[in-house]
Amino acid sequence: MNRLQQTMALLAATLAFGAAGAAAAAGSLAVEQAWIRAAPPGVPMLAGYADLRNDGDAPLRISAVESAAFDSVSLHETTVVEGVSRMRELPGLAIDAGATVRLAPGGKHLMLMEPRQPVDARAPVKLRFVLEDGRRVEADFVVTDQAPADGGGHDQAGHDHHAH
Ligand SMILES: [Cu+2]
Repeated sequence: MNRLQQTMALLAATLAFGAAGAAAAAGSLAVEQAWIRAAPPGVPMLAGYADLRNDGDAPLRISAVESAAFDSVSLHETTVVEGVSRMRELPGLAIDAGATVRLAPGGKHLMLMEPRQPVDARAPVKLRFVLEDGRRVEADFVVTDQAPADGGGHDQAGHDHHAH
């Protein structure tokens, strides 16, 4: 091999490595501390919370959330405008590589409409996060009246913007 061939071989190897690296880069969603706030039977609207962590090496985007247990599930965000708490629907949720987005009372949350079955502490509820690339990540949400203890201290007892 002459010097030019050596250079070309090295360049080819570098390009191949780069392409392989790019192809392997992907977001990876981990769902933790997942819970649904317990509510009296017959309540048409519940709220779900979780820590959504991207364990991958590329950004990911959640484009929808599904569950057989509800007529509809959407991503919401609570904001306080001039002292008044309001909710708006989010079109999706982007999470950077290595980042965690916390769904928590008073902020982003899952809006769970019209339960198709009793939602109570007897059984966790399965929710499925649909990623923009078509992958789906399923998670069990426990039904409880406060955030699972994780030392994060993010539960704000008594803050219930869904009460009407
Ligand atoms: Cu909401």
